[in-house]
Order: sequence, then C-alpha cells, then structure tokens
Amino acid sequence: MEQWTWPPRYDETYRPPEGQTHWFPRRETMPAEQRDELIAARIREVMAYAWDNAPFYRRKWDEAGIHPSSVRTLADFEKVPVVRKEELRADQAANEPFGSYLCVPPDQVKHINGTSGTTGRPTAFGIAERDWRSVANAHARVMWAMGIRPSDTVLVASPLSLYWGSWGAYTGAERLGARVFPFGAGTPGQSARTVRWIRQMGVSVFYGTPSYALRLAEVAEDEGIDPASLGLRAMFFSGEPGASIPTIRARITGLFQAEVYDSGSMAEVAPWMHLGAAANEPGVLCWQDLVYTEVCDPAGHRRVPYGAEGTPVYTTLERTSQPMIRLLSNDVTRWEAPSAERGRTYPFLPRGIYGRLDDMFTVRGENVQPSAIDDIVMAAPGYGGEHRIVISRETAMDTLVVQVEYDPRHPEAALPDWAAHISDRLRTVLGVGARVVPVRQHTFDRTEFKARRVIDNRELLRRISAEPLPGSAR
Ligand code: 8LE
Repeated sequence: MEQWTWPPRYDETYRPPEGQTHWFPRRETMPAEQRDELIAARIREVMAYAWDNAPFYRRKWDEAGIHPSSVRTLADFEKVPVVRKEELRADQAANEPFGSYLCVPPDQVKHINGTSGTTGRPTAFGIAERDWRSVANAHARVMWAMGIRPSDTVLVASPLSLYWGSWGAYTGAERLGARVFPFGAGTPGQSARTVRWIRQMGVSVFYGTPSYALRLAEVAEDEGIDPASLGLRAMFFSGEPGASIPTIRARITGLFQAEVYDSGSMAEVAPWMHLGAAANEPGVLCWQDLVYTEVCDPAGHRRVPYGAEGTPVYTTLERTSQPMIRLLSNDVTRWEAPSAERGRTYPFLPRGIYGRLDDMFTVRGENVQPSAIDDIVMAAPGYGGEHRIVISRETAMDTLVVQVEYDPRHPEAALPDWAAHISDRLRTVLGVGARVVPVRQHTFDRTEFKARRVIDNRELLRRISAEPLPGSAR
C-alpha cells in the first residue's frame, strides 16, 4: 500500500505486482507542482523535528535568524544555510560519537556506517531502526524502477564495511524480495573469484562502481571468459561518474551486454539512491519525495534555473536519526525540468553527476572536469584500460599531460599518431592543449572501488615554493 507520512512508516508486506512499472505510482507520477507543495509541508515538519531534537540545527538556524515556522514555501527554504561536511565532522568531534545532529537517543542507533575517511577524521553514521527500514524501502523502490524483480540475484560488489553504498544496495535488494549476494570487493585476488561466482550463482544484477565493472571485465578476459557470457542482465552503479559518461557507459554495455543504470548521491544522504535512473538511459532522476535535491549556484546556494549547471544540495525527507537539511555536495551537474514523458515527474540530471568542484582544474583559462577527459581518452580505439591526468606548472603556465595505456595489439610505430589523435580530440572538444603520452598496458593500478586518476603536481610546487630556501633570510 502506498504511503507518504512523517515520520515515515512503511507497510513491509507491500510489493507491487511484477508487471507494474511503479512501486508507488502516485508519489512517482503526480504533477511536479503538486508534489512540491507537499514537499514544502514535509520540509516544515522535518525542520521542526530537527529544531526540537538537534542542537546542531537549532544553533545554526538561530545564528541565521531562521525558525522552522518562517519556512513556508520552497522559496523560503532557499534561505536556509547549507550544511558543509566539515561542519558535521567538527560537530562529531565535539559531540562524540554521533554529533549533536543525532535526533534520537543514542541507544536507538542500531547500525553504524561511516565515511571511509582516508584523509581527516571519518564521520560516523548512526542509523536508527526506523531509518534503516525507510532506507530499505526507498532503495527497493528505486531498484524496482530499474527493472529489478524478486526473481533476480543481486551481487553487491563493493566493500561491505563502512561504505553505505553497499548496504543500501543490500538492504534494498532484500526488501524487494530479490536474492542478495553480498560478495564485497577490495580483498586481494577477489576479482577472479567474483567472475567465477557470478557464473556459478546465476547472478543477474551487478552493483558496484563503474571502475570496478571495467576491472572485472579485464579480469574475466584474462581468464579467457567473455564478460558478455557472464549472464548479467542489469548493472547499477554509484560512487563516481561513469554510468552516465557516454564512453564509459558504452564500454560497460558493450563488454557485458547488460542494461546500465546510474544512481547515487552521498553517503550522508541515505537513501543515496534517490538519484536513480529509471529507463535504461544515461542520467538520473531526483526522487524528490525521498530526498529533496536542489541544484544550486555554488556561491549563493540558491537554485539555478532548469537547464543550468550547479551543485546539488540535499535534504532528506525520511531520515529521523541524522536528518540532513541542505547538505552541500560540491559536486557538479546540470538539471532539467520534470517531464511526464520520462514516466516519473522528477527533475532529471541528463549527464548524471559529472564532477566535483574541488576536482575541477583550470588549464590556460579553460575549466576542465576530469570526467570529460576520461570520456575522450577511453573512446580512443586501442585504449589499454587505464590512464592518468597529470597537471604541472613548469613555467608560469599550467600544463596537462595525459598518460594513456595502449592495447599491446596496437603497433608501436603507430603510437605517435595515436597520441596526436587523442590530443587533437582533447583540443577540439575541451579547448585545452594536452600532451598525450602512450604507456604500456598495466602501467597503472586498477581499482576495485573509486578511481583516482588526477595527479596535481602544482600542489607539490606550491608547497615547495612556500617553504623558505635553506639559509635564506625570512
Ligand atoms: C557521479 C552514493 C554512495 C554511497 O555510493 C557514495 O559514493 O557515497 P560517498 O562515499 O559519500 O561519496 C559521495 C561522492 O561520490 C559524491 O559527492 C560524488 O562526488 C560521488 N558520487 C557518488 N555517486 C555518484 C558520484 N559521482 N555519479 C554518481 N552516480
């Protein structure tokens, strides 16, 4: 039975008939303006709840002169200050272990996840049972839209530890009634076993990162197995740009002969899959009744018009333990107005999330997103599977070098022309001059999780030039 309440309550026995396209037809297809009115009302409830239960939000909004009762419309909501990840981290450090934005008594926290925190203090996610259930129900619903059904076997092929991504997929598949296979990723030698188990267990749906899918295809081919013969029907992704980046998407569909779906927002924002594709096409829908997404101007944090580029700001509408209210992502996307033609009346991000504001770099005045380089380089015939983007500053100008692995079947004599061709494509499409250096296949490490391809040597240079020279007067 279809529900939409605050606090969220779900009928755990509900499941649509197999042939039904929508899990919750009304919530998914109502006119967007009507939904917006309901969302404005829901936001008031969520804000009042956070005000009553979270010193973090009360303090923050007090300082901004905002009280939940003053937020009557979505236009008012734009004035609510954004939350930055650093604020959450600092608040948790001062209010161990879950921060003063935890809205339930600590003993109600029944699941702990966290950021992987390779740099800085990791952030803990404390999840109450109610939220765990609403996350499961929400993920099941979005996965249903991807065509996943109880007859599917869903492989979770990303790390099953702190990383929320894996658990959202796991709990969603379970709620949907599918068979779940929590295989994980990241343990040495695991990929070859993954390939074998996919076959043996009749896995039909894969979840992981796009980089890992490409890695898995390489491993399968090394073992003499055609990835297309693994029998995957659908693959859904989160964690990094890829599933909506044309070349990466085409590589994955070509290799596995499977439908590809993009999804994902941020781990703080579970259900992270509220941005999920619905048809087998690039791009993601913003499931606004689960998490209200605003694509905003990065400076003023006001919504940009449909058609424009900005950074997503997220508000959870179903989280009771650690609600996120206007969490700033610093990602980059472009959004389009809802259209009933897409089958769901949600705003649409046609190219998904294609970058991060802090990963963007400027070479000779041109702003460049690493994913745009990936898109071009990976389209080159004879691409060997990995590359690195190296930004340096040799004189006063930034220079860009792209080291690209080539397929060993590619004749060495043809490599200079091959590199020149990629370099021309980069100049034509991105407007940047780049030196392309062919390197042998397997020069670079593969990842089972999220790719890190940019090496910014300018940072090093900045640090060196900031240090006083030995013996110099200060
Ligand atoms: C482009 C969403 C989740 C749980 O899979 C995840 O990766 O969360 P996490 O580890 O907090 O990382 C969030 C960041 O990953 C986002 O800010 C964005 O930069 C990137 N990201 C996640 N999903 C996508 C993505 N970038 N497309 C995606 N589908």
